[in-house]
Amino acid sequence: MAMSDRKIFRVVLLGNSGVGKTSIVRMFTEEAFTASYPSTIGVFNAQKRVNYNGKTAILDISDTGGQERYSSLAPIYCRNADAVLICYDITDVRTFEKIDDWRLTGGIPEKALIVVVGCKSDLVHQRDVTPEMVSRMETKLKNIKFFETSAKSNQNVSEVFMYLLSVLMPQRTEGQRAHLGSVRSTEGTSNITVHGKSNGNVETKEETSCC
Ligand SMILES: Nc1nc2c(ncn2[C@@H]2O[C@H](COP(=O)(O)OP(=O)(O)OP(=O)(O)O)[C@@H](O)[C@H]2O)c(=O)[nH]1
Ligand SMILES: [Mg+2]
Repeated sequence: MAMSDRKIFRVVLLGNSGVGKTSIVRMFTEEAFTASYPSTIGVFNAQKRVNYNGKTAILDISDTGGQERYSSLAPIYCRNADAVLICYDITDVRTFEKIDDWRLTGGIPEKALIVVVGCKSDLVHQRDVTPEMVSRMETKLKNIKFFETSAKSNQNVSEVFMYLLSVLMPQRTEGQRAHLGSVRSTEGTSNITVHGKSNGNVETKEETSCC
């Protein structure tokens, strides 16, 4: 497959412990949900290959542990992120109130796409975050898209990642066009191996080395 047909996007999930980050990643990458996961230690990496508008995209996902003791690591995980999902639990308003902390202290690169994800939308009777609160936050965080998802009932999970691609793919294609226009076509190639940790895929990506 030609290099220009396959793109890797780095996606990082941030949010308080227990909000449902690992559950989203597992549902998206393995179509599985478990009622209880061990709290993520440090970070868990997963990859998923997606066909988007006839092009192959590889989502390289970092599911970070939300416990307080790992919060200082967020900027390290976010350093090369193309997109960051800030997650909260719709049944716990305290996790919703932390959205801005994650946004401001998570070391999210300026160029990264930020999306806010309200998890556990199946727990309608335990809803603690009202639509009015969400609406106010949307107004405050202009230009950031909000989703509500349920990993348990697999609602809106893949839509979040498809939204990321709908924004990132055209940006990358444009950037690549501009880049290729300024780089000589005779430059060499190097191989980068990407291991599919969650689904067992192994991908080899050919990349032009320019510097
Ligand atoms: N009902 C319901 N429960 C969920 C959903 N997503 C996650 N949970 C439950 O919430 C708990 C925490 O989920 P995790 O995915 O481990 O949360 P996390 O954000 O990864 O937590 P840390 O790794 O500690 O940061 C688990 O018991 C899940 O089963 C959901 O969509 N609906
Ligand atoms: Mg986790």
